[in-house]
Amino acid sequence: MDYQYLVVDPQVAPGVALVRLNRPNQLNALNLALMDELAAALEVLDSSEPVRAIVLTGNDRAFAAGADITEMADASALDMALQHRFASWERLEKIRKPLIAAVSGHVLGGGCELMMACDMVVASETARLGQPEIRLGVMPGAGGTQRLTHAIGKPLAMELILTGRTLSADEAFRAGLVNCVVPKECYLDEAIRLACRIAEHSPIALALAKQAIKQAFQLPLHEGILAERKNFSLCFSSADQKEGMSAFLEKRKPRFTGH
Ligand code: CO8
Repeated sequence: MDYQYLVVDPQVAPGVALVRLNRPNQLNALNLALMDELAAALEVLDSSEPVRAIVLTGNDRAFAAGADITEMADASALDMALQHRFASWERLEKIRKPLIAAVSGHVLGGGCELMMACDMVVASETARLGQPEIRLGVMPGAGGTQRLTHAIGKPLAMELILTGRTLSADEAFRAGLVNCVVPKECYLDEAIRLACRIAEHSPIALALAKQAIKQAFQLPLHEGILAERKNFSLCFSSADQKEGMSAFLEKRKPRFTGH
């Protein structure tokens, strides 16, 4: 498929797809068309059997500097509520394959929310991350108040959202917002390497594990543990479980087929 605002490589490495936000002159500001394309591209990759993990990136200067302010500036509350501007964000929630954000430069507002909607984050040492919406007279609207608070705790989330201060990549790492920080030259390669390590495993077990981890944010502990147990049991209906355990017992490397 051709995209106006994305560049998609369905196989940047074995089992790994790469999606690049490509609106560089606007620092990858997330307009509605870009978000629609992103949801559609991720859905295609999510249903593609050879793809086992997806890396989402921008460019060195910006992962994304937020939702597109020009598109929102004149909107009314009714526009915001009734045009269903969040539909594509909701579609991102349903992606089952592991999603790794590779971020550099500005990671702000909706850009930070998009990063937090991914499952893991590899950051360039140049990344600056935060929710500066308060400076525009608004507040985060695509999950920032919830996901940032879950990730870094209430006091720091309050400080960042209420002052608009941004974090350096190192601060974000210490706060638990990103998995690792690496030099600017290698953040994308590092994210692809991480994706490759994930892609070696059974896609069935990966999807069930991702689903269970996400439920830790939605369910009380006891129900979450029951959901985990159901997914653990489901793994035993896969050929990959038989292969993984046989390979261990036969002292060889498993060959997972996704069945
Ligand atoms: N929206 C639209 N255009 C943008 C955005 C943006 N968020 N960010 C940058 N741009 C544009 C600039 O207008 C400029 O365009 P032009 O060259 O035509 O004037 C171009 O990108 C380059 O930007 P700058 O010249 O400003 O570059 P600087 O290096 O001087 O500054 C900054 C970089 C600091 C990142 C600065 O651009 C900035 O502050 N950007 C806005 C950051 C921000 O406030 N983000 C939050 C936006 S609101 C939001 O994300 C709410 C999310 C809720 C989800 C809603 C779903 C519908």
